[in-house]
Amino acid sequence: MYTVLAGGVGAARFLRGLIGTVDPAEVVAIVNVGDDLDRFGLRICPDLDSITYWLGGVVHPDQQWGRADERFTVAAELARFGHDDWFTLGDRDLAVHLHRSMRLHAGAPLSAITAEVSAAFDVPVNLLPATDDRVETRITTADGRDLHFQEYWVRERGAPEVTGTHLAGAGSAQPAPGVVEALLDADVVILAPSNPIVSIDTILAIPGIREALHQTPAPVVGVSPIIGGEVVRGMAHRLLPQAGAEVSARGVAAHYGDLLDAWVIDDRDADQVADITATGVACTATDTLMDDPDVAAALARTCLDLAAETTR
Ligand code: FO1
Repeated sequence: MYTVLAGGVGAARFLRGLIGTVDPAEVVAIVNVGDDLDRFGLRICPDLDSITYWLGGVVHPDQQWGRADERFTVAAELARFGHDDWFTLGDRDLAVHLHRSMRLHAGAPLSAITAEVSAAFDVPVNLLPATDDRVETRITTADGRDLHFQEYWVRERGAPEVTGTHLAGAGSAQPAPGVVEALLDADVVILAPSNPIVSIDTILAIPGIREALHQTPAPVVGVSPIIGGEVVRGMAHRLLPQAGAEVSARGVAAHYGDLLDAWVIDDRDADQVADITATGVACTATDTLMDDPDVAAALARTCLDLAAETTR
């Protein structure tokens, strides 16, 4: 079993590569739910949905989240009533949120609903939300505000200076059914090239998950989200420094610390391989820019090969 800790787009691209090189039925993705929010009374799960749409072959090709061939009839009609439209929901996307929300109101856990949505889109891997409980990534800003992650990132376009992040609700949350088992029974655990602070750390913040990663006999291999000293997309370059981490392949490896047995970095950062290896983490450099599914598959293969050479 290949168990992947996953955020949104970066993880989706990596998973598409992984299923190009191993049996998809052997892949479990444990997905961040800290970005989730309620809009118009509906539960939106951006990372679960981005992965679903990517692996279901229906993702919007330019945005890389949301649906291809989308329409915005409902959003336009909601604007008629003066509803704030900073978080845009397309008509096709809305059907998923309606289904999810109806099922949540009927008492179904998010993990069960995620399985239903995955099946409806023929997603070939097992997607698990990190938790069925409600958790929320909160961003504190230099001007003294405490924002939901999506208020910071979408409504305010990532402009405010960030002084801290935390996962509200994490203390009382439990891993979703199957999450701890997927870590303990894995042959390899992979940290996808997702945002270390607001995607991977938010999964690790659920009590029991970090412990299972320490306990698992499987090698833990991560993929650096940094390429040539920069993030490919998103805001990790703004969030890493406030967490005390350098914005570099080496810096993210140090941030994950003793969780990692192996670390795959981009060719453009290959001068850091020796530094990382010196910390006791096996390291190799390859092409990690996953524009092409073949590159993503080769990257996944490199991760598995490095993990096979690595002892815990
Ligand atoms: N990102 C935006 O920049 N603007 C939006 O209006 C927006 C709507 C949206 C709706 C559903 C969904 O699943 C994702 C959506 N996103 C939007 C993307 C999302 O906010 C972020 O890319 C992720 O949460 C970051 O991982």
